[in-house]
Amino acid sequence: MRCLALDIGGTKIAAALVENNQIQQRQQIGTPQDDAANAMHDALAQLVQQYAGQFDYVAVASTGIINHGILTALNPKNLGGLAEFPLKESIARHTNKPIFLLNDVQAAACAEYQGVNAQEVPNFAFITVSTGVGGGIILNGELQTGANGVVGHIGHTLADPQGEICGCGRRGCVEAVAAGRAIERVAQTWDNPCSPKEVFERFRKNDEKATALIQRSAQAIANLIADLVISLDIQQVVVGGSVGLAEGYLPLVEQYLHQMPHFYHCKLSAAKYAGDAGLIGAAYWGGQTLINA
Ligand code: ADP
Ligand code: BMX
Ligand code: ZN
Repeated sequence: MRCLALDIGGTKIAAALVENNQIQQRQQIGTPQDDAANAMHDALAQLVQQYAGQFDYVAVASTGIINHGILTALNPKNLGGLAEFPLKESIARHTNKPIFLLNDVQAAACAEYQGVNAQEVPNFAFITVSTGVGGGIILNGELQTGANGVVGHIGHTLADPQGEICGCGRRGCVEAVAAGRAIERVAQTWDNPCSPKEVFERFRKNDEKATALIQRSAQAIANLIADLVISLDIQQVVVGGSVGLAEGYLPLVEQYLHQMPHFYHCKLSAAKYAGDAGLIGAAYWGGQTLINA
């Protein structure tokens, strides 16, 4: 079965044909930031039409809470101000094929859990540090989505009671401290402002400000991992997203985690599918749902 997979993030939308975890005809566009609803309808129309006749089903990994075909942003600032979007209906305008929707990080967790032995590691989490911070949680070998699709929104647990107000409205969320947008916001106030990518370049050259900023992010993610281990008995965590995968980031997270007592430790690694985890996971999960229907 051939899948048209879409991965809608706060910064980019990726599309590809996926069959047996193999990706073909991958492309990527920027996520609309202005007039976001109309621009999103247009972007989806164009993408689906470009692959017309080449797929058996559509699977979407999308940022936001995904429930009953609707995308609800917990943090609308991550999505050009878009708070709610009829994702399934928008795609169904352009295809009669089955459509499956999942949160982007829940999808990535499905991709990365495929190679894991469920007997040895029943409890697993994927954490993305990207535009926002998100999670996908697998317990007893099964992806958890919850009654309303909310499970895994761990970017909105508390990192710092005195921290910034998060785009979700709560003060001091992990996302407001650690995400790409949080790094960007601070780096834009510097005398020589720069992008998160360049913050990392400066961090690798031991620039003091850049190092402090990346350390603050990595520390928040290490604490988040410790909270998952101790609250859910998570045994393995895989990290993805452009910030999570940036050179030097994961070793720092690991260093902070290992400064904690051993109860909080777990196996930690980078996403093997890297920036394709969402696409591959959505295709896999949609395919499984189709087979079991
Ligand atoms: P999305 O959130 O759309 O899934 P990404 O995983 O690429 O997309 O995350 C986007 C965030 O990562 C942005 O805040 C961007 O500034 C930052 N970013 C992009 N490339 C890099 C890089 N090479 N190093 C560090 N940060 C990056
Ligand atoms: C936010 C939230 C999550 C998402 C996470 C990572 C919105 C729009 N998104 O916490 O649903 O999984 O960001 O998303 O509220 P990404 O765009 O950074 O990949
Ligand atoms: Zn929040």
